[in-house]
Amino acid sequence: MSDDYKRMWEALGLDLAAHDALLGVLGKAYQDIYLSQKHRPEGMGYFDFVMSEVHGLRIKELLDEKEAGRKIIGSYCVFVPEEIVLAANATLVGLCSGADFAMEEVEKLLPRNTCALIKSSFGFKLGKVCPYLESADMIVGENTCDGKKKAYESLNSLVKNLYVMDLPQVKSEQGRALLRAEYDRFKAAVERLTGVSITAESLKQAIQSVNAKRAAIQRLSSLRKADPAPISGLDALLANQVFFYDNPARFTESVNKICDELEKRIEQEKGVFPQKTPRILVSGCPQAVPNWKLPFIVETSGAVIVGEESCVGERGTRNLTDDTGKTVEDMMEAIVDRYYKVDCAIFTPNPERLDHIQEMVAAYRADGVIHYGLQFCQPYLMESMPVEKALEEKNIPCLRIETDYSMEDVGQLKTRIEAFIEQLR
Ligand code: BJ8
Repeated sequence: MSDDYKRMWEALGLDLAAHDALLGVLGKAYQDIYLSQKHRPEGMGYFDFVMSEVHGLRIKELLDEKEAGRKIIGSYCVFVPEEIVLAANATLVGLCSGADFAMEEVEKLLPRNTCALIKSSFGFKLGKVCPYLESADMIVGENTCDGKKKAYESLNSLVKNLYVMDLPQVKSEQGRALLRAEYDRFKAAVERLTGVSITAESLKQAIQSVNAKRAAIQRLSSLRKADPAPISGLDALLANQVFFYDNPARFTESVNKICDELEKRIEQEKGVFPQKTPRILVSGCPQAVPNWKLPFIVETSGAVIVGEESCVGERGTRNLTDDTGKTVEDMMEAIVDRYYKVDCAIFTPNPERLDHIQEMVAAYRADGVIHYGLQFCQPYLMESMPVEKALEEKNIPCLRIETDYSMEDVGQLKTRIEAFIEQLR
């Protein structure tokens, strides 16, 4: 690591030794999981570079933006509208939460039986290892599941710039009104932070920029319908993960470039795995960087993942925002309409998600579904049962798994997943 980077991390208040350890683990996992794959599209070289510079060049870019007066806003959830952030000339970054860190310290603040995603966000803070978190001028928490809601009360004492957004739990007239009120409140808070008033023109541009990156991911997803699959689930997941912290325009361009390459592959009937490899849809909790455990097991066990019904996946990207409004008011309504369609399991009831999973199975020609639930995640674990039932009724095989970020259960998961894949053949 260059001395410049070390100085940069030090200035952010990171614990250099702990940070080194985290980067070591991340680099090793990436090497073992990603770089060992065969027949990767050349365009993935961009994402390899992004990952090698995830705490380097990208952080330098963010700090340069800050130096130039731009604010950085960190978020843990796809309900935080990037359109509003960009329109106020600020940058939104996802705070990844995909690895265990400083667990002993975390368990002094959170009960042991808290989901790995929430624990991880605390671990990155307590361990002082996340340059995204430390460079954020505002961190947005959201009242989604009970675990997150209560955890933000404790996080408030660890960070000085936490903003909590309330979210509806029921899709009703009142629920929509709450979302609209909360987006108005968020817009005002972002305008206060940045000193920038959002205009119809800036909001339209921001909507178009976010639509473009979502459309690029949609294009990538659509190409995964081909058999043989032109890209692995691991690589597609990585693109979905990088979506949350890369520069939007550069990300859009890079994903579109990969899509051009995949279209040629499809024409030539080239794939990452042979034709008729069992095809799996993963549905459930988000898989944040560097949580690659499930796709790694699946794709080294004789199947390919062809879609993710997840917030790091289609739940987060499938809807675009109408950009035809003329006024800020029109476009705020369009933003609310767009986000109100997100079918997270925190909603009750949540029948749209069951429909969407079945639509995805048909569209991606999946042979079966693996429902991915993080241990202690009540919303998704509870919903995994109706999901399984709905799929069984349609004769679609479903395997429900419940896991965390540790590697202790890899052997056991592999055995179950291999048996499931055997059943799909
Ligand atoms: S919109 S899925 S990103 S809340 S896994 S912390 S639900 S106990 S992450 Fe999520 Fe927004 Fe919903 Fe998407 Fe709680 Fe479950 Fe943990 Fe979760």
